[in-house]
Amino acid sequence: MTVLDRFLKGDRRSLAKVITHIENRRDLYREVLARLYTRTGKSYKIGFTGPPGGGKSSVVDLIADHFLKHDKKIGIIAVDPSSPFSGGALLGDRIRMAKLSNQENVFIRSMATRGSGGGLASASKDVCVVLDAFGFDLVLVETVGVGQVELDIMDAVDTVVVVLVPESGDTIQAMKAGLMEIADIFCLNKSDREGADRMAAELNMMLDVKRHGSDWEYPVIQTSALKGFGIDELQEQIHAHHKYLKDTSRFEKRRRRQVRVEVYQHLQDRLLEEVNTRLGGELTLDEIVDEIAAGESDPFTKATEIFDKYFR
Ligand SMILES: Nc1nc2c(ncn2[C@@H]2O[C@H](COP(=O)(O)OP(=O)(O)OP(=O)(O)O)[C@@H](O)[C@H]2O)c(=O)[nH]1
Ligand SMILES: [Mg+2]
Repeated sequence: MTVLDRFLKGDRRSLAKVITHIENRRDLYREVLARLYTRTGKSYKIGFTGPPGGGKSSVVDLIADHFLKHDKKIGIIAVDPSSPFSGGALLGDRIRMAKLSNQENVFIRSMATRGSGGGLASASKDVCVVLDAFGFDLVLVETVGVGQVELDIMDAVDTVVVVLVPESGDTIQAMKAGLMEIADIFCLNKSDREGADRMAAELNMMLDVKRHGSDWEYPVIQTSALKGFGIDELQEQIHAHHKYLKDTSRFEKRRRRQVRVEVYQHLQDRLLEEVNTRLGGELTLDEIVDEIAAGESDPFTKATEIFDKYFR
């Protein structure tokens, strides 16, 4: 029996192996994904993003606990784009993993930056596909919302929860990072702290424009993962958002958009791979740069030449 056969029978060790295989882009990984893809579409995917240290992991834990009580099977992907710098966070995630991983119905996977930024986004999405195919009811994706990679990952989820904290500047940072646009639900965590009400009011005011003309209200939920309040309401709003998507045929639309992005992304990856292979083989970037530096050519002409030679 192959690893994939055991995977299809629900073996968790094979699940881990398949993920590693896909993550590292090993032989035939595209074929494996293609085979698994036919079994996907059943998991509901929820993304949690926001500034570093806002309590995303803590909130995800509590939400996971909540769904576990309702007999759901849960896959969690923790994307850590800044792994060289966040030893502390990783340690925290490990401790949590130890706690949650004991549960039969939970599977947690951490993913760190490797290669180019775009690579991490597509690898995370591929892992979503694997977890979906394995049969998890819910896939929770946590990622620090600081750049394009994280926003790209959120393309692959059905409901986006943006986790903020009641500190001045946090909303501004979130706006700059493009989080306001992608959020479906705002979770104002650490609401046990001073200034939470004021911040919630501020956030609600900012959302006026976004809410206008929309039949989704983009709720702001005050939570405290520390004290444990607001989590029920957050879970209810996630449920309400799911229902809203389903009732308004937006669910279909979102899923279609996900597929669209996925095709595009894989095509882009392949093209980039091809360019890099060429540049490492018969062409070298150094030679091209030499030529340009010597005043014999320019970047625009060179790029066009390469494109015309290999892709036309
Ligand atoms: N006061 C207070 N502290 C909290 C709350 N939630 C989390 N924390 C603390 O905030 C710190 C960061 O929590 P995490 O859950 O690791 O935050 P995170 O957003 O996952 O962090 P990164 O993944 O590193 O970006 C920890 O020390 C938590 O104990 C809360 O509701 N109130
Ligand atoms: Mg975290």
